Amino acid sequence: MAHVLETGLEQLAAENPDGLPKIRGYNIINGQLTLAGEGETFISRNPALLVDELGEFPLSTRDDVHEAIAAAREALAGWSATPAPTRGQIIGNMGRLLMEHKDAIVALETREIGKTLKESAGSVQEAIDTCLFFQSEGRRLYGQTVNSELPDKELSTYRRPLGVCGIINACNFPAAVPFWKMIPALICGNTCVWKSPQDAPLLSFALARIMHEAGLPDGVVNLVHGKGSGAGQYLIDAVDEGLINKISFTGSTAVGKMIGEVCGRNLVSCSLELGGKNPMVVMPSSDMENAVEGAYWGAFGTAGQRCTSLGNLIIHEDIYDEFLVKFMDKVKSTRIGDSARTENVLYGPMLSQKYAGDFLEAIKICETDGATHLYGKGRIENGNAPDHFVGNAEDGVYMWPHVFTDVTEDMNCFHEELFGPAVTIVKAKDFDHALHLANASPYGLSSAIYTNDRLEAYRYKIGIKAGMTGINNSTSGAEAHLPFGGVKGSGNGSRESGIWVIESYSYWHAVNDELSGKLQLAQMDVDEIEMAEAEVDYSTLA
Ligand code: UN1
Repeated sequence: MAHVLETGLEQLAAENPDGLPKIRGYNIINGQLTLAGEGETFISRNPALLVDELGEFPLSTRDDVHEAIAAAREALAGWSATPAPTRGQIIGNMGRLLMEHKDAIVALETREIGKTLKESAGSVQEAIDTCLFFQSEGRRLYGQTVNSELPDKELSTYRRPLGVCGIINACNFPAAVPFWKMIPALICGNTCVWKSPQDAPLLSFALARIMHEAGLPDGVVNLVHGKGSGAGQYLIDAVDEGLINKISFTGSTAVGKMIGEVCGRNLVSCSLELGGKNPMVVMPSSDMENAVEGAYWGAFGTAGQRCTSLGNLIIHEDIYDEFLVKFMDKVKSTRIGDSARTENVLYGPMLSQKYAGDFLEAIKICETDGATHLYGKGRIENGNAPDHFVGNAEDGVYMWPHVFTDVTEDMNCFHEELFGPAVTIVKAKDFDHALHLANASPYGLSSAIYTNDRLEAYRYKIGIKAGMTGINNSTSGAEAHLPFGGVKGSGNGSRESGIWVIESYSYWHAVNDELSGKLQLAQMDVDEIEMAEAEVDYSTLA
């Protein structure tokens, strides 16, 4: 398509604090930049500098979403007939373009959702890794040849695309997660309608443009912006209208269950990556410094806004006091600020004002439950800032790190995901109790244990109900070629990433080719094998 960029990526990453003309963001439908049918827009803001508006984006209507779906349906025949190695080549080009523009995209991600530059670079790298991994999958995408039970007949299997995929992701990994979904969808020959996260429309727009620059034909990926309850819901409604063949969603468990119901009643496949209350167990045999480091990063890295962030920190009672002292020393030393201006901050602002509000509501649960509020004073403000906060607090939406202790299994805060810089700490009597606690929340996404006892590590590995487990490692930080996903309330068993994700975006087509020129009936016309009479009485041999 080769649209001329209206604005260079480097310009998109630059702040706009002085009311400079805003970027006009568009939907991309059938390769064309379009505005919302009714002309309504919303604004994307830098959460570290709220006066910095990134741009104005279309609040897509039901008709806009239907137009995007129609474009994806139209493009399906051509894209699915494109040889898979060619599809792979285009995906490889996306990876190479991302590498070329990495610094600008990273800066843009930090500007739009406030993650540190280092973490934004991780998220963009995960998207690159995904492209490079799946480029070569275009040269595999293997089926099988299978022996027939009948002569002059051949059996084989093929992977076929599902059709039009509706893609809905959260804003916390705005480069990695949509690529986890769309790249395997595309390599399998599907087309997509991508509803961008409301808090990361500009980054999504930049990524969708890069996909087109890489050589993606018009209509294969169609981007629509808007609200979850708007454009997102219209996309889900289209499942009921028979227009969508797959939904892939990352977000809350409540919304995931609703999507699962809609897809279920229409027999449409869905991939659901949902919440987590990821446990980490720390045992007496562990290397304590290492465990403190892992717990600290798991709880407060990304301001606790990963689905893999540490939820319940479960500490063996024999090391509880010592661990807590060391842990709190680190928590109190946390540097917080805008990574675009300040080096070496652990975390920046919340992803957006909405996430900030939700987090402040969520931590009230801990208070209501009667957990001990050991540390943290809500939103950081001038005059209410931790020692190592850097910058002007009121520029953005920053939170204190929060620590709640004396948390027990009967409390709601033990079970609820807080999605922000807060950790709930639980004391365990012994290994069995720790494992029980680790399994006691309704979720099962990630999990971790710190121990140097190999048997304990083994028992944890086989006893924990979770999609992912770190042994002497944190709860977050899954690599882009391992299956990512959870069990229980964390998902529906689907996985993203790695080779296994292909199962989620294709179906198996079994073909039998009858070469004999006649009708041979399976199971019925198969040669019967006569077995010979036994010549030896085996019972006498003993
Ligand atoms: C997410 O929070 O939705 O494992 C994805 C991790 C990252 C991906 C997190 N690689 O923490």
